Amino acid sequence: MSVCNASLSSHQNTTKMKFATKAIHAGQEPDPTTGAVMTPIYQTSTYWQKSPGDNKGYEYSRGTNPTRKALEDCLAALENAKFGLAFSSGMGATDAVLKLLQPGDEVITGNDLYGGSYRIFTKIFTKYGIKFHFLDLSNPENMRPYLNEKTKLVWIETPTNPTMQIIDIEGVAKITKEKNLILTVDNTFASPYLQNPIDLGADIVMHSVTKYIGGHSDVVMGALITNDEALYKDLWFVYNACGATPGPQDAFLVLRGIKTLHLRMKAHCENGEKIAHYLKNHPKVDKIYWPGFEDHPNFEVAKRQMRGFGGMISITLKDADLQETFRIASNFSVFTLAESLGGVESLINHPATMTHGSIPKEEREKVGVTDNLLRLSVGVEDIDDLLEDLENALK
Ligand code: P1T
Repeated sequence: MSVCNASLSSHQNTTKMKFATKAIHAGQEPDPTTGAVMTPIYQTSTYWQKSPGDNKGYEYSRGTNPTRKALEDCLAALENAKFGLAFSSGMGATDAVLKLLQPGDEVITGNDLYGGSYRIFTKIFTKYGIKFHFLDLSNPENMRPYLNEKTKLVWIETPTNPTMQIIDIEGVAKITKEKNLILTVDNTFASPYLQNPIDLGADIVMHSVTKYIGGHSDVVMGALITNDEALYKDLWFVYNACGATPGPQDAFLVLRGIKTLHLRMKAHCENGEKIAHYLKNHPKVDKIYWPGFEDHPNFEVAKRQMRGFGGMISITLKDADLQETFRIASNFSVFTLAESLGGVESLINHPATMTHGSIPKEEREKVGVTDNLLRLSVGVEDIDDLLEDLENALK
């Protein structure tokens, strides 16, 4: 089976479209059979071949499916790129990038990452002979002493989960291009609405589609996006060979979710900004992490590479031990205590025991993921209800 050349959207020129138009139309055209405006859910595992190899570009749904293909084209367009691949989770997408490597290769990555990314690096791929360097990449030059002929991949998250470090994508890309390394940017926290890493020099963009892109906390999915045809073919090979690809129902739900991505992101940013300012001077809050504050250490980079600061905020609680932090985390009525982020509903999370529980205490504490840290995913509810909930919970 070869890379999918089939498409439902043969004559779209998405490069000329603005973001909102792409969110609604990219990859999608009325169904050629019926004229259905919404992309049909092609609930089929396999496709008729007139004679072996004589088909319409679709052979077997692990490798290609028309509903998923419409979504992949839409995701690529939103990142101003040519090629998209959807995976059955963000971790499935991460796994596929790491499978481009060989035993003995080395990877440079940040010191603050989603706990699951840290876990797949240290607990799975280290076993296969790949070495990871976890560095403070707030200054890209910090990479230099760790570069050698075995270095193949640089993996960054920005903003980082959960301490909202901002990594200068262009600064890192300058070095990865000089040394011929693959730069992958996990763009989950920003979403393509706020940041497009490929425009800044990244080779691959990774998303946990589960979050802002899906936007409704009803799908787990991942994606990889690239403009490099050779990389796309290599990634498609892993995608098809290893098979972590999502079904058409989930692809449909995400296509539907994306149609409001621009509207949702505007509301996340507006509510996020109001809540960040409210919390900054709150007597119960010790530190606050949000990239929109002028005193954020990489505010200038955030302003340059992002089109807004998003709805993710972390705080540490003043004089709170684990028990007191748990008490406050359980005190909300509009925010829901749960893992994940980026949905329309506001969530609160305790990284040390929930999303980042697989990172050893001494490692996570080095970057501020302490027992009194809480992470907020600010949703798009009425701001007055969110502020009142915070007021009541932080008593
Ligand atoms: O959950 P999944 O779709 O497999 O995506 C993994 C992932 C990758 N990258 C980042 C930055 C992420 O935040 C995640 C998932 N994160 C959570 C579940 C969370 O609550 O932080």
